[in-house]
Amino acid sequence: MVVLENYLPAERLPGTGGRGQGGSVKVAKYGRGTDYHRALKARLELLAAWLCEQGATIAHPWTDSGPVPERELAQRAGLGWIGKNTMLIRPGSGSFCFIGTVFTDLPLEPSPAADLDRCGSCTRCLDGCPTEAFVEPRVLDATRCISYLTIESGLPIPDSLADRLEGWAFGCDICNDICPWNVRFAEPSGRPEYQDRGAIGSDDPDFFEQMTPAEFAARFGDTPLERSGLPGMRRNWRAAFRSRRSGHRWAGGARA
Ligand code: B12
Ligand code: SF4
Ligand code: SF4
Repeated sequence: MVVLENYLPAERLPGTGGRGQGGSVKVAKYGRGTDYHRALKARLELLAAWLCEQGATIAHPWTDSGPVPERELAQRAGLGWIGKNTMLIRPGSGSFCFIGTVFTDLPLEPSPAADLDRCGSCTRCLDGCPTEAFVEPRVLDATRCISYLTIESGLPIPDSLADRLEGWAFGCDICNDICPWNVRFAEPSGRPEYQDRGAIGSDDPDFFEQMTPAEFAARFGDTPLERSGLPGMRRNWRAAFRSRRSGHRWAGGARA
């Protein structure tokens, strides 16, 4: 079983200044509330328990935590198509959604795969990426993606890319914000876990420098920022501020 869960925080919609929080350093939308690995996993466990009540002997939930090709499975389950920005896009609601799966042995009627590609001739995401991370449509060089550089990589951000962060300090939403399917259809999530907690209430360049590990754990221990950790967020925060001062604005193509 494959499910999508909307995570768009209510306070700002794409296309209405949604490319970050005003003039401040930016944290990706999915990073501003509770870690979805906890929130969505808890709901998937309820679904798994229900499948067991229906007779399943196997019902194992996954979300972003195992060797599961989640976008491919979502496409095969008929939930949408994989856009040129490599995101699963659901017609009529966009791509600000997480993907969850439950692997089960309960015999279920398969839903038809989504045989669609509604990107057409659009190239907004490819043109809009400030680090030119797309090698071609649907092919991402992850090592150039701001999301990788600020979340997954434990290394310093290479100088050649650091001045292109455009203020992003954790993840990046540009290729989602810019997508017409989000601009037109994305609605805020009703889930309280994904709303902006306001834990980063400050546009202070020393915000993380001054923080102790205990304070970081108390504020961000159950949020996605925990993955970068305090040293990672210090690195990101400094780089994001520097990139704002560099004034880099990608001129490679059309932008929202
Ligand atoms: C690695 C990873 C990243 C990397 C690389 C992303 C990439 N585009 O490759 C980085 C760190 C850059 C990243 C960034 C982000 N990510 Co990420 N990421 C993942 C992760 C953990 C694994 C993806 C992967 O490489 N899988 C292995 C490949 C082989 O499988 P695949 O994903 O299905 O894709 C391939 C197959 O479909 C294959 N294929 C085609 N035909 C067939 C046939 C068969 C039989 C098979 C098996 C495969 C196959 O072609 C596809 C392309 O190569 C997934 C979670 C997951 N487990 O899927 C989240 C996931 C893709 N990320 C997600 C999100 C939200 C993001 C960000 C938006 C976060 C942010 N705001 O910063 C950004 C977006 C950047 C972007 N444009 O991609 C969501 C996407 C939700 C959606 N609606 O699509 C996921 C699904 C997590 C989740 N559970 O919700 N991410
Ligand atoms: S998330 Fe940002 S850096 Fe990564 S591919 Fe999309 S626009 Fe480029
Ligand atoms: S911005 Fe355009 S090309 Fe990119 S995923 Fe959205 S519709 Fe497809």
